[in-house]
Amino acid sequence: MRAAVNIAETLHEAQTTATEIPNFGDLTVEDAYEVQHALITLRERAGETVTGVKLGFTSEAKMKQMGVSEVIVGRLTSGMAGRTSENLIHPKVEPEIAYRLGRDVDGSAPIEECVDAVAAAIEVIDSRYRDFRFTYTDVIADNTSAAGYVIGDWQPVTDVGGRAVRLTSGTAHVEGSTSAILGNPANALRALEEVARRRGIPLKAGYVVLAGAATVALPLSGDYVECSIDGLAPVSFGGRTR
Ligand code: OOG
Ligand code: MG
Repeated sequence: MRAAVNIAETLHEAQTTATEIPNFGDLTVEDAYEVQHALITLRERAGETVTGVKLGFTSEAKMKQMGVSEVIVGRLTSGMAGRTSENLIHPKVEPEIAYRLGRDVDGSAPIEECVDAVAAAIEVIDSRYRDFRFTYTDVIADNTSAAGYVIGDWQPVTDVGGRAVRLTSGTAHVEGSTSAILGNPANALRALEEVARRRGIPLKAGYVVLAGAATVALPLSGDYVECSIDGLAPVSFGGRTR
């Protein structure tokens, strides 16, 4: 394999220049997380800070859409906060549950007790690979296609299982339920804790956690995007308001 740093540089350049690249195809899971770590270091060197983490492939709909079968974890950065349009290759949007960590997750308390708020969110994903085609390890290396996110109003944390989810992107619309997220988004928190421990990913106070899309992703429409989840404040962006 090419050195992790070398692959990270290729992915970083693809992202900063919004140019798609062929996928790698043959990384191991260990190598892929090493590339992701190196990629985050490049972003930090460019002045960004880590603002959170995200899970991917926590719903069957997403796994089927992308042809993969296990949960993945990526990092959110300051450069992704509120980023919904500029310099993207072939962006898609996803409806997400966002949690906020009120304290470090360091094993001294269960992760559910470290969460202090919940909100509806929209994630913008933008694979750096041609046609959004990649293997399970390619997408880990590419920081799980992370590109942007927008969070609705935070609310005190409560059980958000079994809630109806609606996502609109321009004229496209999809509906689902938070039950699609590993049965309940709280299970995504537990899955996150396990992967983070195994892969050396810190979980710090103040971090945002995106629990994974409840539905398939829709192409990002430049027009108007809205996500609503029962019991949470709706979140939207784009030119038109309704
Ligand atoms: C990977 C990102 C998946 C999710 O919520 O499942 C993800 C991709 O589909 O390109 O963010
Ligand atoms: Mg997502």
